[in-house]
Amino acid sequence: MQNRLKGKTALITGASSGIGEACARSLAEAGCHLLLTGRRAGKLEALARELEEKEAVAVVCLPMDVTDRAEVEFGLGEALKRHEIDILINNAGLALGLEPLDRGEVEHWERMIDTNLKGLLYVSRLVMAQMRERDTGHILNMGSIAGEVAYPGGNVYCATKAAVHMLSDAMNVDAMGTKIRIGTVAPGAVETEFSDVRFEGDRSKRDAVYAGYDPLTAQDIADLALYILNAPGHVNIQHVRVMPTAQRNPYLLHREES
Ligand code: NDP
Ligand code: 8X3
Repeated sequence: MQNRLKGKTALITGASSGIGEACARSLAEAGCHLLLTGRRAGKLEALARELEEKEAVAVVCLPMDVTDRAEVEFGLGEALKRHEIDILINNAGLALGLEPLDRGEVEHWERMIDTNLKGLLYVSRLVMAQMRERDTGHILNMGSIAGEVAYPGGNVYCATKAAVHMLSDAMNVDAMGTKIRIGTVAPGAVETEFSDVRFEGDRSKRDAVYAGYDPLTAQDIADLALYILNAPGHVNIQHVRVMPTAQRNPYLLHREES
């Protein structure tokens, strides 16, 4: 397959682990220069140095909390003066808790809404403005099957991901008449730090999520992201749903007895 990514510049939010980190590795391998964000500066720096050495691409770390609008506007605003972004992967996100709504923690709700939705908005506003000026660019938003089918205790997380799907559609409408492309990937179960975060380090709850079947890996999603981003300029892959073969929807997950 032709490599249309070499020499492009990609900004990835949430590149310090999981899907974002795998996307960073794959895009660097394809010859993309990178801007990496996340709150854990040490992890970003280690990844940046590794990829610069291994893949001979330029990697800039922009440690930031996407929920902090001032931090995003200042940090990313300054970076955009020096870098033209061809690709934005809006990946930073999290789920917290799995309680019915009436027993949910408001602090959890606020963090999910602030990260998954408002953080994506703060970043996209700045980057899309630059893309519009250049009349080029590709934005890939990380949605979820949780944004398509509600599951018990998913409530606010599901709502944020449904909002991401609708925002992607709305961004496509707003990009009408430009060469900017916007897509969403909606994965099912991917084994990353996602469940460690959701269950706040409870190992047995985390392990139970991935027991008895082969979940998707972060690399599976990075492979898909690369396919979407590498498509020719007239091809805008707007929405892709992907699940492990064992999972047919959030409820129907076939687990083998161990
Ligand atoms: P991880 O927990 O491994 O990665 C999440 C990433 O988001 C980390 O790099 C984290 O960095 C970053 N992040 C979280 N909060 C913030 C914040 N406030 N500011 C900046 N960065 C932040 O999980 P995944 O890789 O699985 O998740 C990536 C995306 O994929 C999320 O949007 C998630 O909802 C989505 N997804 C995941 C699925 C799964 O089953 N794993 C399935 C469907 C969708 P740091 O902690 O350093 O800030
Ligand atoms: C993550 C997938 O089904 O655990 O978005 O919510 S799920």
